[in-house]
Amino acid sequence: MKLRSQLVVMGSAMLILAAVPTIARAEGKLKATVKKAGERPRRLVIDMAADPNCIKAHTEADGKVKKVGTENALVSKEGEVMNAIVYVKDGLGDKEYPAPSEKKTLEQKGCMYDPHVLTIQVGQPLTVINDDETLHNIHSFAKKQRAFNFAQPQKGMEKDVDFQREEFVLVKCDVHPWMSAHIGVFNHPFSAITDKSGAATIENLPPGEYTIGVWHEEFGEKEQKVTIKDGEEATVEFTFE
Ligand SMILES: [Cu+2]
Repeated sequence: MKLRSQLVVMGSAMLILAAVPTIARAEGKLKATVKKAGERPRRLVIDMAADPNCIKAHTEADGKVKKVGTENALVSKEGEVMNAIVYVKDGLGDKEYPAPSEKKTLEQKGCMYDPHVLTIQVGQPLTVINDDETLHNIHSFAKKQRAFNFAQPQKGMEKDVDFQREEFVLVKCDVHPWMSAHIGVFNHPFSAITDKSGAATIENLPPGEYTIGVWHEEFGEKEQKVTIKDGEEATVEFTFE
């Protein structure tokens, strides 16, 4: 009699243990909002007079030249910051995340970089494309890794590059001084870029305690601790002063 009841207890204990991992592994998500306090930065018109081909790229059928604005400090009337990089700065432990084979792209289009800000994983290929009828020279100002510096004199040219270490890398064109892009390189997939309402979402984040970082080319960096619970959505708000 006694032996039988012990066996029953053991049996139910094993069932519980087997069920725990599936519950605990439900991934969560992080919704971030990035704001700027104080005066709204002004957006300036870029002077492309140095290269008639660039002006031509923005000339419409009726001969009017479309104005192109600077992209370094895009803030809405409500203070929402676009093009800030939100990312997991700490808390992932030693887990390794292999580079995706999916290529990201950086286009030179109308003598501007598109996108202006992007994130990529270490080892993930980035295709640099020239969509313009003019010469561009793409130059990375990397400090923690191999920099690249090459010309793309013709429309349609493409070249793949990659990054070896985590860093925020500035990219510039040596021909057109107004051209700049920023690339956030991470050794994990947990990063996102804020849209025009200052919002960014990091998906598929395993439950845990994290330090979340935000980086913006003009406003600097900030961080905050966040707990992601099983299958739940956490929110975080950053305000640059
Ligand atoms: Cu250029």
